[in-house]
Amino acid sequence: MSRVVTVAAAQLGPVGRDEPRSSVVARLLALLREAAAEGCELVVFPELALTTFFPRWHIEDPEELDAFFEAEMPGPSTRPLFDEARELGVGFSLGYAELTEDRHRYNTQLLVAPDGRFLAKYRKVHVPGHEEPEPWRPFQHLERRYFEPGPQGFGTWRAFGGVVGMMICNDRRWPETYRVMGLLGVELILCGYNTPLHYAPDPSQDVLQGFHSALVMQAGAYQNGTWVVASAKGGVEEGVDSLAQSCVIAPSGQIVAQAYTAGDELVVAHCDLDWCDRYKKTLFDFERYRMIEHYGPITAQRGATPPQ
Ligand code: ING
Repeated sequence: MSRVVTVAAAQLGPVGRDEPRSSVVARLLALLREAAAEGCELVVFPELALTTFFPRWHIEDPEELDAFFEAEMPGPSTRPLFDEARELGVGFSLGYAELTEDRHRYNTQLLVAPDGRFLAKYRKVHVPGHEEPEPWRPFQHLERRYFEPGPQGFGTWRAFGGVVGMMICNDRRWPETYRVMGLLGVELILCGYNTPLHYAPDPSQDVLQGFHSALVMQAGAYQNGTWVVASAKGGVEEGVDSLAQSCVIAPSGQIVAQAYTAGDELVVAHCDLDWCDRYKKTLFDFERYRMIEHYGPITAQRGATPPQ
């Protein structure tokens, strides 16, 4: 009996700065219902799905900044999502800005089971961008000002008939993200992202955003024998054009389903988790082939040390 799980990347189009949580939750519910009608067991929503991507601004007023964060999850505005998902029997993964009781701020992603049970929480490890405002940029990318890196690192959890892991946006660009979860047996990685098409430090990358996003996820999936489900918040959001192209990638590295709009769109795929072993038990049999005696620099140093 093969372990096929029907998963959807629930892509969101732009979320306005002043769009109320209730309006966003209504859009999430519409995608959830569509997913249930298509027989999905799991729906993946984007990074920071409940609000606009607010790190694009320097927000000086602490109360204004707090308003983009969730102090409780579920809270009054998000409980309808949890309630309906449980009624529909659909699990989901949701990205949001987390404010903890002791006032730590994380870029967080949740995993909730089809029966509504809370399964896991992941806090973004690779926080990109800058800490101080940089006025030369057409828009800011102040994630490093607003979020701390997740202290727990990466994890995997038994769920949906397999081993599930999570990563958020910039995490997908780092091979270590996939390999750590690969070493924890991951078979299905859930990812949300907000990726502006314009990369101010090197605009030559702008035209390559879609290529780079697919490149890193296809490579990570193949090199670790895992499925990847990636859900974008795309389109022109508060004047910033952001990559859509949500997709589902097989352990072979093939893109098996992809969004073709930059709006709210469901991307459904039937993921056979047994496909993972075609790679985990052959080419990427870690126990047999990895040469860890030569990998020391990967964790011994942060930056590169070229020869003199
Ligand atoms: N966003 C971006 C990402 O890694 C970025 C950062 C922006 C990278 C533009 C390249 C170009 O996809 C987040 N939220 O990590």
